[in-house]
Amino acid sequence: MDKDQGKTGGVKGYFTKRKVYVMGCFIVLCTSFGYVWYTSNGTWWLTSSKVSNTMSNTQDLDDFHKIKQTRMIYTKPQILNPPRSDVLMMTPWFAPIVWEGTYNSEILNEQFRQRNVTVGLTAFAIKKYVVFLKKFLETAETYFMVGHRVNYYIFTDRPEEVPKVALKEGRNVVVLQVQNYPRWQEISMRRMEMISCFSQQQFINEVSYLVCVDVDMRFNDQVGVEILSNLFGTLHPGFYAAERQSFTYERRPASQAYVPRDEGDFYYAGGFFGGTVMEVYKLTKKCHEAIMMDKAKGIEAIWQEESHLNKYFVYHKPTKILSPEYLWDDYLGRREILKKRRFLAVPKNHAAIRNK
Ligand code: 5GW
Ligand code: MN
Repeated sequence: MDKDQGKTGGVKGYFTKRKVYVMGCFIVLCTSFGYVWYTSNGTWWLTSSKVSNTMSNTQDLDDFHKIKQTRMIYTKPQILNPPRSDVLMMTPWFAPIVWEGTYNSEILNEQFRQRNVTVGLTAFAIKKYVVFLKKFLETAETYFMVGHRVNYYIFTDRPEEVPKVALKEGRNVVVLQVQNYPRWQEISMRRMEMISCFSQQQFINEVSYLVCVDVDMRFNDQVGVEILSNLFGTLHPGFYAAERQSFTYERRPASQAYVPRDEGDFYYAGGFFGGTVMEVYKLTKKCHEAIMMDKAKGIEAIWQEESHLNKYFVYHKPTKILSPEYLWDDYLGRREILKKRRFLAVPKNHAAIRNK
């Protein structure tokens, strides 16, 4: 008996070559249709669950368009190659040093707008210093925290002499009447006490950040949210390139502001510092207490509250450092390193303006 015939012989007549071919094609076709239906997510018949599926797809599409709307186009951050050692961009404790070109205003403005941040700007105008207020406020309206909410806190003994300046939406002048002191050193130093007092009583409820500045100044270029951080100080224009030895820290150990010659990072300006209300409160309270301890001993630090500020920063490192772009005096001339002079000293006739 033929082996092949024995196995297939009985059906050989039914499964012709042609029929096998047709069945094969049928199976291939069914498999393909099945696959297409599977991948088409079953939308051949639209049940209620399929409808809601379609809705959530529309939602995804909306989200996608929303994301598209907030797209921001900007040039990629560049890693300096080779790194520049002539300009320090970051402290050894990783606080950025803010110079023109080191930040992106669009990104930062978006971040701070989303948080709806209000910034307090404090300035003292005691006695004759009210004459600086007009230019100070007018230029601040043009350059300070543009597009953000701002409260100007003007400390003065002459509230009726605070000029009315046109303010943009979301910006207010708050006049705070305070006492006057006969000695200019006292006027300058008492700022620490008053800022700490009002921080605890009022500022903490009204603003997120405080920026504390001299008033004999004018804004000359953008000063925006790039300066904001927990605690920030500004490199003094006269000492930003100086060696530690030449910093004019208080060097008498009897003073609370004493800084030993082998300590300290920078010499900071008394005319521009700030941070969150809590950090500014801690700083000003500590400095005021130190000033009072000195006073009890009959000693006054060489540069008054600026010396105490510098002592504080040696042991409480600022989380951000502002370049001298943020506090410049044209008396020092122009420098190649300064791409912008954002906040400038207004020349004053010392004899005429002081102690009047
Ligand atoms: C008066 C005489 C000598 C020094 C300071 C004053 C003084 C300062 C004053 O009569 N009224 C006053 O409001 N101040 C505040 O202290 C101002 O906000 C001023 O910007 C700040 C620091 O004093 P400045 O600006 O004269 O100090 P420098 O170091 O910028 O010349
Ligand atoms: Mn000043």
